[in-house]
Amino acid sequence: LKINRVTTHPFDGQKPGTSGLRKRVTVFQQPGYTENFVQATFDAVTLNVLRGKKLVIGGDGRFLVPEVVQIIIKMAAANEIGRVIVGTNGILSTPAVSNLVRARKAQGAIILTASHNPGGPEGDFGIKYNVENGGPAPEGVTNLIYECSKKIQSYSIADIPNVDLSKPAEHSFGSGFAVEVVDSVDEYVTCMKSLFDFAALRAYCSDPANKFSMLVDCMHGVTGPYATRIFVNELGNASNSVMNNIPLPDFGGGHPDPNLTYAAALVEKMKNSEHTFGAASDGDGDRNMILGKKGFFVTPSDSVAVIAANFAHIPYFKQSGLKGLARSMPTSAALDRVAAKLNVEFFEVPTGWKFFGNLMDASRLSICGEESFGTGSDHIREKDGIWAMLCWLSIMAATNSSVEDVLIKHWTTFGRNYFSRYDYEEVDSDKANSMVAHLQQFVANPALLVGKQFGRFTVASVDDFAYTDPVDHSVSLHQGIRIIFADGSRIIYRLSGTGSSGATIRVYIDSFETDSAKLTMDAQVALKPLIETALELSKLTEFTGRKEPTVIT
Ligand code: VG1
Ligand code: CO
Repeated sequence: LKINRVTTHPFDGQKPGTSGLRKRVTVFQQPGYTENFVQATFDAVTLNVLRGKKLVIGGDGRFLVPEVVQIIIKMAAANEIGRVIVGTNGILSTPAVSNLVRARKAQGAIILTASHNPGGPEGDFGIKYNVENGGPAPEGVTNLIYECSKKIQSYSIADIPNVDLSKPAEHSFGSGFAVEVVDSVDEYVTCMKSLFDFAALRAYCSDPANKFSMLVDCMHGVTGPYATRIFVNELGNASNSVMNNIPLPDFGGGHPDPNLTYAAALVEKMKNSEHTFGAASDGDGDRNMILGKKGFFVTPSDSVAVIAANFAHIPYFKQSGLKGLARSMPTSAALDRVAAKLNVEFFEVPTGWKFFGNLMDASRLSICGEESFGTGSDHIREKDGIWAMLCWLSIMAATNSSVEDVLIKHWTTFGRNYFSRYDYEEVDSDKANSMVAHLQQFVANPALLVGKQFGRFTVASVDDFAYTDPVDHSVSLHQGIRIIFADGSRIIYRLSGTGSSGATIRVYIDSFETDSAKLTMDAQVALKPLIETALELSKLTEFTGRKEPTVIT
C-alpha cells in the first residue's frame, strides 16, 4: 500500500461532546478538518487497541456520509487497521453499529451522525468513536482524542481507489488490509430475533380480532430499511405501516427528532386514524417516541418505567432475569419506583449513554433510559429505538391491552411522575453562562433556598450533580444543577453538550403525583406551578431575553 503522510495544523474545538464531535457540515468540509479528527481518534486508540484489528464504520445516511466513509477507509488502511466492516452504502443505524461491534468482536467503531440534528449542506454532521463493548467511548478516551487533535501535525492516508459499497462483498488490498461490506440490516434482525418472540408478535399483529394497526415514522432517517424489514416483512404489518422510510441525505428537509414538535405529521395521522400503535425514530435510529391510539403520548421517562415493570413479558429478560435499572439524572423518577418494587439495583447517571456501559459490562444493569427519547438494554451498548417499539408490542400482545391501558395501570400502581423539558436553543453562550453562574450561588449556599415553600413544594436540597462510576470509580462533575423538593419533585438545569452553535439551556421539571383523581391531567397544566418556579428562580428571561422555549417535550 502506498501511504501518503499529509502535513496539517490543529483546528480549535475538536472536543467531543455528549455524543461525539458535532458541527455544521461546512465546518467538516474545511480542508483537513475531518482527516484531522479521524487521525486524532486513531492516534488516541490505534497503537494499543486497533492495530491489525477490526473497525466498524457506519453512518445514518446524512449528507457527507458517503465521502467521509471513503476517507476513513483509506485512513484506516494507512493506520494499519486490519479490517474495516462497513454497511452497504455506508449505512448503519447507531444500534446496528453497536450490535455489529459485539457480534463480530470488533475493537472499535466510527459512527457518522449528528443524530436528530437536521442534515444537508446547511445542516449538521458528526463523528463519534465507540469502543470494544459497542458503546460510546468513555470520557478518558474522548479527552485523549481532544488532546491528540491539539497536537496533530500530519495525517496518514492510503492511496487506494474508493471502495464499491453498493453491495455486500469482501475487498482485499494485500498487506493485511481488507474491507468487508455487509448488509446494513441482517445482523441487527438476527439480534432482535434472539430477544423477542417474533412468531407471537406476528400472530398478534395479524389477528383481526386484535384490531391492531401500527404506524412508524422513520423521518427519512436511517431506520427506514430496519423498520420495513422488521415490522412489514417479519411481523406481517401492512406495507404502509412505515412512513418516510427512505433515508435521505437531508431527511427530506425535516428535523429527524421523534417528539411531539418535530414528529407532528405522525401525531396528526394518529389523531385522524384508527392506528392503535404509533412510533417514530430519529436520524440515527437510537431514539424513539411511543404513541397510542389517537396520538396518546407516552413520555420517554414513563416508557422505560413501563418496560421495566413489564420485563417478564419480554423473552430476553424473562430468561436472563432483571439485573438492575438505571436512568440519566434529568429523567423522571418513575423508574426509581419500579426498581424499588422489584427490589433490584438502581443507578442514576449523568446525561449520555456512555455512562450506562460500565454497569452493563459488570452485569449490574439490564434496562435503562433517558428523558430525551432514549430507551435501551444490555443487548447492545447504545440506546435502541426499534428495540423499544418491539418491547411495547410485546407488552401489548402479552397483556392484550392498548398503550393507554398499559399506562393507566402503571400510574395506578406506582403513582405518576409528570415530566416536561423546556429547551432554549441557540442562546448566546455568555448569557447562558451568566444564568448558570446565578444558579451556582444556590449550590454554594443552599440555605438561600432550603426550607423555602413554593406552593405545595418545599425545597429539600440544592446541588450540582456529580457522579462516581461504581465500576471504574471515575468522577464526572458539574452534570446539572438540581433543586429537589421534599416529595421528590425536582427542577433541573443544564447546558446541552450536543449543540453545534451557541448554547442550549435545558430546564427539566419532574413532579410526583399519587392522588388517584389527578393521574390523567395534561402534563403542562399539572406542571405549571413548578415551571413558573423554575423560570423565576433562574431568572431565565432576564438573563437570556427568551420568553418562550424553542421546544417543549
Ligand atoms: C442530548 C440528550 C441526551 C442524549 C444525547 C445524545 O444531549 O439530552 O440525553 O444522550 O443528546 O442523543 P445534550 O447534552 O444535548 O442534552 V442522540 O440521539 O445522539 O443520539
Ligand atoms: Co440519535
